[in-house]
Amino acid sequence: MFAKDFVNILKESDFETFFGVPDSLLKSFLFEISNKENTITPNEGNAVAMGCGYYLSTGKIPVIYMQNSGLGNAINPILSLADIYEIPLLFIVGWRGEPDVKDEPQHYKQGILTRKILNCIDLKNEILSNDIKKAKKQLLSAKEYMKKTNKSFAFVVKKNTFEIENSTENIFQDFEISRKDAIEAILKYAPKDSFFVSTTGYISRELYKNSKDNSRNFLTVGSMGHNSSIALSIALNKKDKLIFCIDGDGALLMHMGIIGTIASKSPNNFKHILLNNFVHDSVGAQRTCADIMNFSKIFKGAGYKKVYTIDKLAQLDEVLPQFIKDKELSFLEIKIRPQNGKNLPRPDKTPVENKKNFMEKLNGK
Ligand SMILES: Cc1ncc(C[n+]2csc(CCOP(=O)(O)OP(=O)(O)O)c2C)c(N)n1
Repeated sequence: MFAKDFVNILKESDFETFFGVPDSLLKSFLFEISNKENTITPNEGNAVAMGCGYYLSTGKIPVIYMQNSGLGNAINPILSLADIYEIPLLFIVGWRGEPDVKDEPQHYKQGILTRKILNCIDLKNEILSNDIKKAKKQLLSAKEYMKKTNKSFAFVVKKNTFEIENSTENIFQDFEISRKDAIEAILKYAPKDSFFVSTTGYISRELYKNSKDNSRNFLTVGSMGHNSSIALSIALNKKDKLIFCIDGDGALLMHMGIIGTIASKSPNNFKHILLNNFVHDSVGAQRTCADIMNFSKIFKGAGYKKVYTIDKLAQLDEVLPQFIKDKELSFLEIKIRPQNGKNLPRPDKTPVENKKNFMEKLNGK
């Protein structure tokens, strides 16, 4: 079905307000709601909580959307907020890793468990039909169930449920530096014995593509937002090596509290780099709230010793060598332009092989 038609039937049924974190399977749906009452939250738990606040203040049921990998972030407020206060929420969950559908390794386990997890937390769920008439019926009975019981309901959305439309990705900022330029420059100036922990999505794939030695890279293909925590622990245990954390704005925002922990530990071999394109590029370039934030000030305020922000190609050569030379905890924000990365290669090694090679290199075996 067309996402537009589905959004229309949502509207007819009084579902007009949306909270969530983007997912590539929901791309055309997200495009349709981008000019509606839609809030993209840093993580899926925030979306659940904002949805509860919306219900408290309007009495209306919000729509909460996410990729199934976000269920982990959402479960606490689902169970200890929405459930105990009997606040009904309508969930739209993109089903990555659906059994028998080819997908990436990080989605495999979550895909098998998605409906089991929903059933286990007593969240009634159905697979959303790709036929608009059937979807309408499903929606009406879900609404009736929610009204009657004050419980939540989830629609699980399979790949290609929504027709792929030509949704023009909004090029929000047009900076000189591309993701490739930034990664190439980091690899050029980093000492050859450095290690890299990169974030979920295109950034890891770009690093993978441009690296001569991928055993120096820990490609955090899943667990969005946690690569800086991983890199922090490695930096604390390998003080003689430079550890580069290559973050994205969506990922950083998802679990930003960790920057206080990083600053409190202050490892001077930890090089925190943010490739800020102001959007969730890897899943369709939906805006994060990075455009209103001043990351240099935030990181400085959190306790990082040195902070830099750049947005010009020439600055890569001027600032990167100094940033790398700093003997204190330092942060570098590189403002980059969004860039479709559909053609970027995916790692040819499994996550377990990546771990093995990385550990052997890191631990000198
Ligand atoms: C918990 C969780 N929620 C959502 C996703 C889907 N997802 C994968 S990459 C991505 C966007 C990441 O954005 P950013 O960190 O800014 O990097 P960019 O894609 O812009 O390079 C999202 C939302 C996920 N993998 N995990």
